[in-house]
Amino acid sequence: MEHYNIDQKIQEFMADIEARNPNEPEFLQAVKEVAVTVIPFIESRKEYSGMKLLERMAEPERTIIFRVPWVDDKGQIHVNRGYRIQMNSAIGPYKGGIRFHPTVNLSVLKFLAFEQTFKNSLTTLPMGGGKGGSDFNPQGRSDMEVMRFCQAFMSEMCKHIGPETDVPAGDIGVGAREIGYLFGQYKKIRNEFTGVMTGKGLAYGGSLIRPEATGYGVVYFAEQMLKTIDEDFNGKTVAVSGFGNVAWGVIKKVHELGGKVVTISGPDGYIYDEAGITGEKIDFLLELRGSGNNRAEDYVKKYPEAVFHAGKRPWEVKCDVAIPAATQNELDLDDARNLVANGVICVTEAANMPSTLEAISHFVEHKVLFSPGKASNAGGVATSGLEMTQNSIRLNWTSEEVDARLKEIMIGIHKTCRDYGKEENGYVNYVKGANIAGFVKVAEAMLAQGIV
Ligand code: 8G0
Repeated sequence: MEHYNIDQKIQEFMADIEARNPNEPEFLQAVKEVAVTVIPFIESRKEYSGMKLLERMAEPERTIIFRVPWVDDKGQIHVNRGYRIQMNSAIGPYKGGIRFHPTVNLSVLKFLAFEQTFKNSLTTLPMGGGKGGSDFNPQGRSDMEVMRFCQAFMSEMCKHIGPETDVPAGDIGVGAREIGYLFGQYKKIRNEFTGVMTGKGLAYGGSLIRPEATGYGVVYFAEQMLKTIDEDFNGKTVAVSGFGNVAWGVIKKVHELGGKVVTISGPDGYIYDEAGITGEKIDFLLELRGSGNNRAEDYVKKYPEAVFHAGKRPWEVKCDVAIPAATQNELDLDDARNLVANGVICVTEAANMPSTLEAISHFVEHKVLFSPGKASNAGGVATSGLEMTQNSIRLNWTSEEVDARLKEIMIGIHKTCRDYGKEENGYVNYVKGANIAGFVKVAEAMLAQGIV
């Protein structure tokens, strides 16, 4: 009876969300993952039940959509679409990255902004949830084209952000170069030097360790997961996808802890390097990324002992730990089956929502340690939060200080997820733990602030 009621509540909730947000599959997927784990919790608490908390969290406080016109090097005019989703400001200013990628649309950014709210809550730092971006494709564009695009984008976005309002950062397609151009344009228009963006260069208010932070944080989190079954990274074989900033940080730290990363991947396929991606090969990833080709295959040209598998994903290799670090929905049920059949013990998400709902269920059914990106990759935004703190107090911390805080935050998030996610048989459901823990802090703040 009890179960019937809860299942019905979840179905009714989702039916309403689906009706309000048609044609937004990624957003619906992210909300469903949360609804399934959080609604039973809400219904067990008198103070939460009936307050429409999750309904409110699933509706952005503000959605800004704008035209971004710009001129290329040949004098041709282009029109892109820009977005900023201001999802939830209950616990702090909106905070979340800017993504420049042809796949960007309202659904993708709303899913990211929704996840961001829970993630930022988990970090314990005072940051609300937001996300933005454009369908602009930086690939193949010159420096000056990228600069003009960033200036056009910021000319509108600067009306809606500020260090106490909304603090964007980078994401896919937005790195140090783009952050510099965006920050420069904000400063020019608003005539103020403030910590309005994170991921800045060291010369103008950036934080040490920020480039490494997401990947390092993921590995600190995975280390804690392994510890729950008396394991560690020493001697473990690790499969990683992607070869961007996050994958790079992951690979550096896994290597430091004695593990061996054997794969990276790009949109073109994956490479398998049996000897392990170590030493100068790790630095080569930065070159690969900087080349603008976005091809994993180029790794094999430099290191012919590695094997390139065209059009495939790395989840078919035998590994102990899998760390998806590319993008959303890059690991489906078939991939999960392959990983489990090959004896994977731990899957730690580094990207945002890389696993489909079916893949997650498969891991959970097989009692594989599994953590959702909103918990395990929270070190990125947490370190951005530390950058905000340093900007506010006008001081720069050393690498050691930032890294120590990052590690402490990741250990804290792991403990929180464990406390909320531990099931009767002892298995830790990190999805449930992350969703409930992330929800509670935002819910408490929203309840205290009234219906606003
Ligand atoms: O630095 C950030 O706030 C940031 C940048 C890119 C992605 C994310 C994330 O949490 O997914 C955060």
